[in-house]
Amino acid sequence: MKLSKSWAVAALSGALSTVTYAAAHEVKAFTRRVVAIGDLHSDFDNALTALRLGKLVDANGDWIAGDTIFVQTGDIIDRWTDTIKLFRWMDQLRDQARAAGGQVISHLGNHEWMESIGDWRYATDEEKATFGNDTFRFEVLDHDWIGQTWRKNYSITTRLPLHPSLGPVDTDFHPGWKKSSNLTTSALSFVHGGLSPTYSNLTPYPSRINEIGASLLAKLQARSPLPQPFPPAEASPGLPATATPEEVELYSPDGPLWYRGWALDGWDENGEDDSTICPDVDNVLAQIGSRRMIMGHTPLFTEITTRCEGKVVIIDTGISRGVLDSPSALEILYTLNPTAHSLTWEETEVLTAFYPTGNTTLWTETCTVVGDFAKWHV
Ligand SMILES: *[C@@H]1O[C@H](CO)[C@@H](O)[C@H](O)[C@H]1NC(C)=O
Ligand SMILES: *[C@@H]1O[C@H](CO)[C@@H](O)[C@H](O)[C@H]1NC(C)=O
Ligand SMILES: *[C@@H]1O[C@H](CO)[C@@H](O)[C@H](O)[C@H]1NC(C)=O
Ligand SMILES: CC(=O)N[C@H]1CO[C@H](CO)[C@@H](O)[C@@H]1O
Repeated sequence: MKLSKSWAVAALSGALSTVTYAAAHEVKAFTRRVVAIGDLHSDFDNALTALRLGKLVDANGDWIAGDTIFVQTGDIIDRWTDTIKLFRWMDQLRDQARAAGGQVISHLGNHEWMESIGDWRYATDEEKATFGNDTFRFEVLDHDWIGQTWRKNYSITTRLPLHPSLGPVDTDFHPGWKKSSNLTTSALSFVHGGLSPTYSNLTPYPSRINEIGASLLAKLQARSPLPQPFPPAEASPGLPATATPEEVELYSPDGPLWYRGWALDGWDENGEDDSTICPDVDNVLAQIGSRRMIMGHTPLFTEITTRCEGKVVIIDTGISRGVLDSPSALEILYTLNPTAHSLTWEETEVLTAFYPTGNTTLWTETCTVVGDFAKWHV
């Protein structure tokens, strides 16, 4: 007898009414934990507090988070004193996380770029003194160890697929791709400032932006001799004369390092009016194959702020004592749970903010997805 598919499914769910399909077939759930932390601005103690809030490290600053992915969205430098200590710590955590099955993802903020260019307005005298002298500081930031780790271990933006069927971190999204499964856009986007709808080089995402960043950083690091930093020079040396129009746009006010539209636009005298920004947010998300954009750069409040139904998350709470002295961490907990039906899954994402005073659930999203995902859950 030939059974129709729907009849077979109905028969199967009937037969397994007391035991779930998942239990009977040992189908496993998939879980991924991501912790994102915004601008650290040279304050080691408050950075340690933030990473401890995210349960990433112990009191000594050593990785305790197993396979968690830790994302820092840039601006580690400027406004306080502990630049050297923080960049060394990030490299140490990168190794410790990798050994434990986790990952550290680092980004360059507009302040790393300012320092690299020679715009030193926001460096404190105490911080400069930790390098010994300014000539040496510029060498370290430009082509010595900090400049080198920026070039190797830091990028401008990250696309982080939440499920392994979507490929590893930074798998490009091509808007032309046929939607291959319910999970196609189950990915997060991270950047320091924001991805503006008017920015010319969003796609392919994220490789295009990161290529432009890498080529601009290489040009800065190839300068010889280095220009005089500002101050004491009277103005910033600016970008190298050889910078291409794409590189100039990357560092422009609407580029990914400086854009503040997702934080500052769409407020009126009565407070928030998301409706004016959400269509543009949807437009950008569709191009970059992501479900939400997470960014630092604009310390709006001392709390992490979500807008447009969790599609925009602003995580800069002014962590450093040089800003608002307000540590925080964002946790994104992703699960794909089997249901009673073989190819049907429940996908859940919970966004929680952690502060020294406690935690808040910012956003929870659950949906039913269909597909053969069990093979990825080993
Ligand atoms: C600056 O510091 C470096 C590293 O400590 C040292 O080698 C160099 O001699 C110093 N230069 C000056 C002008 O003090
Ligand atoms: C990149 O990070 C690793 C730690 O994972 C560090 O050992 C290495 O020195 C960094 N690369 C450069 C070029 O600084
Ligand atoms: C948030 O805080 C409450 C109350 O302290 C606690 O029960 C809960 O487990 C915390 N949530 C997370 C995700 O840690
Ligand atoms: C959340 C989501 O995209 N759900 C879709 C999964 O696929 C089924 C079948 O193609 C659609 O009906 C759902 O809308």
